Amino acid sequence: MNTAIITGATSGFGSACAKKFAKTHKLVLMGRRLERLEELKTELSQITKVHLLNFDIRDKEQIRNQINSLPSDFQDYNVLINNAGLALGLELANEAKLENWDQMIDTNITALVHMTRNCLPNLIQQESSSIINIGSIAGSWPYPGGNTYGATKAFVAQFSRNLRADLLGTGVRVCNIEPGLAETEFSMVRFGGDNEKAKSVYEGLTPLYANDIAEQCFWVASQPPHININSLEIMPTSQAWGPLAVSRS
Ligand code: NDP
Ligand code: 8X3
Repeated sequence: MNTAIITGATSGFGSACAKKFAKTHKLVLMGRRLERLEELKTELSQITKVHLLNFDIRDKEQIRNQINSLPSDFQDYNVLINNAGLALGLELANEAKLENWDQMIDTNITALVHMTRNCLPNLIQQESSSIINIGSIAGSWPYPGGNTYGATKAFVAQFSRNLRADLLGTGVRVCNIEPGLAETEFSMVRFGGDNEKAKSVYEGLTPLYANDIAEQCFWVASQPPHININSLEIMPTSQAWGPLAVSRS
């Protein structure tokens, strides 16, 4: 039984991935909310072995120390799901808070590349392994207020493609999964805990759910070793593009 490392496992896609991969993998689960991690461990330990990493993923030294000193049972990891991430605010660029931009860049970009770089030597040693990055449709399709969030996900898309170029000839596969509107704690975080605002995002439509994305992650990782799914863009049926905006005088 190999091991999957999942960042952002305390809610949403990450938690659903943990439950899905528990059937076939040992798990290294990462997040800041220890209580949530411990609950997951209690639940999933009935099925598989679970190791918890409880720290803020923006802490580069912790990433290096913790990934390089995993218990021997968990060192055979062949799946890395870079999922931890967030959007903060929906203000236009001229009104947005710079500290929100910093936090999104530090979490969605810097932490993701540090996780990847620290895991790569071990991933390369496996016969076949998968890096699954959680990007977003916001990395391809701009919208008002998406500014830095969308740009961080555009980085994830190009980093994923460049990783593939570098890793050609190794058994490491890379996929960027780009979900659209999905009901998780994402909007609660984006709107600073404003439940009404968060709920209204999903009102009157059927969004994607966390399990939908976990199924896709599992499918990508379960492909035969000679198949690399480069990217997957997934929207709920109730979401599509609008017309381009124009400003009239
Ligand atoms: P959730 O808010 O439900 O989950 C986010 C996860 O990221 C949590 O487990 C959280 O853990 C973790 N996280 C955030 N910041 C940190 C940090 N500094 N250190 C460690 N962990 C952190 O949202 P989703 O499940 O929706 O989001 C998962 C990913 O999917 C994100 O990258 C998001 O951008 C992306 N995405 C989401 C979409 C959506 O509509 N929901 C659509 C497209 C992409 P904790 O707070 O415990 O640390
Ligand atoms: C989350 C999807 O459209 O809210 O990445 O930016 S969106």
